[in-house]
Amino acid sequence: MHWSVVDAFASTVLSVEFGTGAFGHTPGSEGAFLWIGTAGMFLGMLYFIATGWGVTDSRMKKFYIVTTMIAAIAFSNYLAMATGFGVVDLAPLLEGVDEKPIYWARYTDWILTTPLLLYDLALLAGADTEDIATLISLDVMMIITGVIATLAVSPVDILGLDADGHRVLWWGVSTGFFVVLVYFLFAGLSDKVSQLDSETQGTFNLLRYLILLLWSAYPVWWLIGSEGLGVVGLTIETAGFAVLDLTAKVGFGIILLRSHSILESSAAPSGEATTADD
Ligand SMILES: *C/C=C(C)/C=C/C=C(C)/C=C/C1=C(C)CCCC1(C)C
Repeated sequence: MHWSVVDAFASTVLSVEFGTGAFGHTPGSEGAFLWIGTAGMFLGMLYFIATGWGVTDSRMKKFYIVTTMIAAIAFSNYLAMATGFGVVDLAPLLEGVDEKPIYWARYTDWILTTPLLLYDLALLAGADTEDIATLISLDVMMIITGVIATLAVSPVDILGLDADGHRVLWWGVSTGFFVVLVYFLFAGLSDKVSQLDSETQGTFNLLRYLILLLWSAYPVWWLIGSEGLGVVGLTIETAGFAVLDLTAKVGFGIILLRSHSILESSAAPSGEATTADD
């Protein structure tokens, strides 16, 4: 593979699309919160690596690997945003706008980490391949249509909508996928969940409500933030996403991995003995 060719191709495409120099953007005051996100994800990653180091049980190992990957992916993307690479200034595409920074690395983060979070939860529930595929497909559609909503900054003269109208339309499509995802998480997995022992059920329910609560905040925050109606500015928006991301990834991971429910024995149907050591 000739990387110079790829590189030349990439810079040609990017400079045509965005205007030379627009790819990458020095963060403003939101930069502080991007560094907080970077540091938090890094510490979370180290914590998961340290606590998972000596684990030999293969089921437990899976949880540790998936959860560590989530923090590692988020760390890389936060670092890209904090250093001004994971952002593109779309102002050259717009008229009368000085700058329109779009942090695209959020979406390269979410497209990988949200399926992994759902995979963690599905693993806990003992979900089968069809259930996992359903959850992950809905999730990927939610993020991809969210990306369209985010990038639809210039008006396309269809349906009589201006650029904002198009963004709200795609926001609605993405939120539709989210609603179906949540429905499936609560209704579709009930059979599997009822077969789990009570401790695993408890952990599963806690994590499922955590997802419902935290993930619901994302579309709302996006809509009132700079991508949507602009009720809050980019700095506040970035701070909010950092809190949500850290809780939904590192907080979620700590609750999951500290629970006895992830022990091999808990995967057995209820009624069988467990070997939890307390
Ligand atoms: C660690 C990151 C997480 C848990 C991110 C979750 C993100 C979402 C649930 C995003 C949802 C969105 C919509 C439902 C509508 C359009 C805008 C999005 C992409 C913010």
